Amino acid sequence: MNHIFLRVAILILLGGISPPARALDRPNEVFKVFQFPADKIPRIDGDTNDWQLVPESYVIGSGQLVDDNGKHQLTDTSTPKIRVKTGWVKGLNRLYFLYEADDDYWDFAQPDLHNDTLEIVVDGDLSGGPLIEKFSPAKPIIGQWETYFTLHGTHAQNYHIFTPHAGKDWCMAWGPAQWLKELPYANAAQKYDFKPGEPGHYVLEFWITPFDYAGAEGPQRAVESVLKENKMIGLSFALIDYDDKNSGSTNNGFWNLSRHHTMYGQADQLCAFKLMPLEPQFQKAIDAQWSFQVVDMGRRLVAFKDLSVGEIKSWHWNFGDGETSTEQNPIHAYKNPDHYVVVLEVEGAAGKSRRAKVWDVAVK
Ligand SMILES: [Ca+2]
Ligand SMILES: [Ca+2]
Ligand SMILES: [Ca+2]
Repeated sequence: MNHIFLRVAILILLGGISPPARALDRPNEVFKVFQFPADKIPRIDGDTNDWQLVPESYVIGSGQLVDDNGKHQLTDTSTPKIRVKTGWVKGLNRLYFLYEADDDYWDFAQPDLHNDTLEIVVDGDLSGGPLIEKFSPAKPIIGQWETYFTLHGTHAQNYHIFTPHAGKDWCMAWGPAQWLKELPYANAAQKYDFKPGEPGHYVLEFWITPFDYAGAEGPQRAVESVLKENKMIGLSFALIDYDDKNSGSTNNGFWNLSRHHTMYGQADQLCAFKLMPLEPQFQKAIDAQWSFQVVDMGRRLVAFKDLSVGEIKSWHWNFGDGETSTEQNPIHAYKNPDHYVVVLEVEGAAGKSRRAKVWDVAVK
């Protein structure tokens, strides 16, 4: 077979399983973000017990990081050893992380950037593009600091997380939007038992909120990235290892999930992470659920949408006005202004389920 033909065939095949056509790094790999059930949301306290339900297939370890572009040579492949789990909760625009690391020399006595660091970059809507002033095409026109205040971190965010943080903030949110690293947008807790210069095991539990727009002026104009099941986001992290308090700004190693060192400021170089559905063991076999939208208030026209979980064979809607339907997604016109009790009953091989909403549906 002709080689070009074969290559095209392989590309088409890969195209069917790879993420949307974004210029992301590691284009044929999709990392998974675990969906926590709503009654098992991790508590940010440094205790790892609430992460034990996350399957091993979600773990990213040291072996998956690369020495990006050879800028920093691996001097010792044995340290630091890391394990990262990522999670999310349907209905919350938060990314949860559990970071566990073993290092032979924890460097965290200095008040500045010289600190063992976990650097995280997130692009919640895959907008791509430069996220720090250095890479902005506007910089030569409007200057470094105008670019910093208008662009830096606005559509993708970079966090330098100090591991551990002692006598300093838990992270540097790189850019002018410092409100990003505080509640209600972020939270962090750590556990460790070592002094600067000693070896040991470190645990950090935290969450951040990704933003499609996060401006210098504060959260009032900010737009959170909406996290939805099966959505793909851009994410990467790097490990900056310091092993000598006297080395100034020179670090000992820089390992990255992206193969591009400049992922710290180029959202196109992040990796694809998928917000996964609940694992089967946390799903109900059958569960009635639905939403609605008033399509036309003048005609009291309401569109109902089935969101039930499981294999459903039949639907029965009671609209609360004496009318019913067996369609999956009915549209119903109410005759009179009122708020109604609407009930959906579904049935499948796993049994029956009912979901009523009391007075949610109202027309005037
Ligand atoms: Ca915990
Ligand atoms: Ca973005
Ligand atoms: Ca270190």
